[in-house]
Amino acid sequence: MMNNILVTGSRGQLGSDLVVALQRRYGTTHVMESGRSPRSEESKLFPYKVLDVTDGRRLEKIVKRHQIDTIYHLAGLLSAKGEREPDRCWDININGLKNVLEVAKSERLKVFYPSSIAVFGAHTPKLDTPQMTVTDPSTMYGITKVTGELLCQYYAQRFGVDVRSLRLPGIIGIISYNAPPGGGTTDFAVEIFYAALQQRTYTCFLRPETRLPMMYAADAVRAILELMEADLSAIKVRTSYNVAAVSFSVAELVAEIQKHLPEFACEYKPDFRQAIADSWVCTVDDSKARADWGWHHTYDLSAIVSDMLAKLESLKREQGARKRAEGAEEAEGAEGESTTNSTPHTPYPISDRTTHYAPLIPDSRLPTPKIW
Ligand code: AKB
Repeated sequence: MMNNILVTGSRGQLGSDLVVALQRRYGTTHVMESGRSPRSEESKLFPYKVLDVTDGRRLEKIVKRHQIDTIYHLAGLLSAKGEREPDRCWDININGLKNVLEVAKSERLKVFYPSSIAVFGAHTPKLDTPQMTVTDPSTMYGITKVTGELLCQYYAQRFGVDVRSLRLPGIIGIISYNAPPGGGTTDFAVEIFYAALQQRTYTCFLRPETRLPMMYAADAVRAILELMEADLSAIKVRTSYNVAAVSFSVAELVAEIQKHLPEFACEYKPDFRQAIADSWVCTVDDSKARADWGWHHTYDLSAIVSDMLAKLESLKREQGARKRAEGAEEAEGAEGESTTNSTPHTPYPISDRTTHYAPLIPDSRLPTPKIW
């Protein structure tokens, strides 16, 4: 079968990496990105559609016109932003998903839906959280994710839609395409790397002892691809699979970064996101995903930190070299003008089109996964 893929919300942190992986797998021309903003200059070479997922008719038109057979539905508001704008969070997260499932039903599409550890709440066991457990979230984002999971299961059971889902933990990855961490509670775990390298200091909005399940973006992308490529008969959970990789406290992340950058210091100023983090769990039991379709993670905390720092340093070098080359060209062209380089500060760059993670087949030299 020829895959024609639509990725909604493709310019978010996970979307940028997923799109690159999908393009590698299925070919650039088979992967259509979409988002609410017009595409940026640098991405004009790639298929892209402006799409607000709450506009079901436009979604259907795009699906039909481009013979889409699979949707990776990443568009949505995350937890912190969702608390600031609960109505919008409900509208985008629920009505957007409903539109995707409706078109999947009528056009026989396959769908990926990202759920989240945000489905858990005050009465959920905090350690080794089981696949089947209490889901009583206290955030609007969490409420939309529980509802979303149930909607997926309903469309799968009632209409035979092949919709597959993961309860993703916090994702750590390089910021891509000017997509800063997008309003989530786990954003600190991305911001901290940029701050550590740029200013050697970071003010965290969570307390040091806050422990959350997390995953490297490379592992998350591979999880999504493997879930979607698994044999239909292997998929036994139609709400959403627990998937886990690592779990660490903010203080443990800081200590790991300090092994590379001893002068790095972190201050703590908890804000409203602390209550959100406290309502989530610490570690997740993902044995069902491991048993059903062979999920395993590759990156532990030390591998994540080493890889993030190395990738960011190499991006910085690339950007520096690019700037120097541009500067030299400008100097040649500007006869008689002063060529004094007065650039005060080179911020750490946003990644460009290429993915910065390991190939999808895990490198055997990577550390053995840690399982708690
Ligand atoms: C968030 O922090 O809102 C997300 C999530 C855990 O779903 N990263």
